[in-house]
Amino acid sequence: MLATSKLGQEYLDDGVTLIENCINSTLIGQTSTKYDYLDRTLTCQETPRDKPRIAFWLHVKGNKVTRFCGYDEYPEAWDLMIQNVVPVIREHFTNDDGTPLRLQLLETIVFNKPPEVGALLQWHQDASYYPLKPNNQVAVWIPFEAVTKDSGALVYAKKTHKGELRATVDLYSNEAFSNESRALIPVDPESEGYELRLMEMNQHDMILHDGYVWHYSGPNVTLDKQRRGLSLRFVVEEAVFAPRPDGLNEAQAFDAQSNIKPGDIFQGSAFPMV
Ligand SMILES: O=C(O)CCC(=O)C(=O)O
Repeated sequence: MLATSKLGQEYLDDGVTLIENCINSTLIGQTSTKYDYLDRTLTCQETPRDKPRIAFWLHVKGNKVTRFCGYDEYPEAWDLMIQNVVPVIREHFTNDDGTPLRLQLLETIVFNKPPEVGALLQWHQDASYYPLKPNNQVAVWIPFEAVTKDSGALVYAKKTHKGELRATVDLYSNEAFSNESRALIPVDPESEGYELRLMEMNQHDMILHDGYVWHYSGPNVTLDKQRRGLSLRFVVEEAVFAPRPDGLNEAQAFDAQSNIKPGDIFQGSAFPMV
C-alpha cells in the first residue's frame, strides 16, 4: 500500500490519520437517520449468512446483546461507503504497483455509547481479532455527530502499528481471552514512551487507522451528547484464513457468516470487493 498524499503518509508513519471535512452531509445524514429507525426496530441477534453484515453494538456495561442486519436493510450505509468512503480512501493510497487500492469489506459495526452510560472500550488492536495472513487491514471510523473527549473520543498510541500482534481481550474488562499466549497491550502505553493522539472530531470527518495500531475510546460522561460511530474495516491484500493452532475458537471465526475453512483464501459474498 503506497501513500499518495501527506495524510496518507501520516497514516503510514503513525498508524492513524484524520481526514477532515470529507464526508458528504446528505449521505451521512441519511445514514444517521436510518440508524435511529433501525436502532428502535431491529431485533435480529443472528448474523446474516453469505452477505456482509452490520453489527449494532451498544457499548454499555452489562450489555451482552449485539443486533445484526444486512446492507439490504441499510442501503444508506452502503451508499455512504461506495459513493464517499471508498473514493476518499483511494485519494490517499494505491496498491504497491500504483493501481487503485484493493478494498475487501471485512466488517461493519455501529458503535453506540449513549450519554452517561456509554462505557470505556479498552485498548485493543483490530487485527488480533481476525486470524488472517497477511493481516493488512484499514479501518474507517465516521461519527454521526461531533465527538469530544467527554463523549468518548478514540485515542491512539501512535506508531504502535509497527509491532507484533498482541493479545485479544474482553473490551469491557480488559481480561485476556482464554488460551492467549500473546503479550497484553500495556495499561498505559504513554508511560512506556508512546505518544497518544486524541481524536476529537466533527461530523464530516473520518478517521483511518491501521489494523495493528493500539487504540481505545473513553466513556461518554456527558449528560446529553449522543456518540455513534460507523466503523468499516477493509482487507487490503489477498489473505488466507489462518487460525493459530492454540487460538481457542479462532477456527470458528467466520462460521456464522460463510463456510470458509482454515487454509482457504479469504473470500466470498460476505466479504465483497468494493
Ligand atoms: O467506537 C468505538 O468506541 C470503538 C471503535 C473501534 O475500536 C474501531 O472502530 O476499531
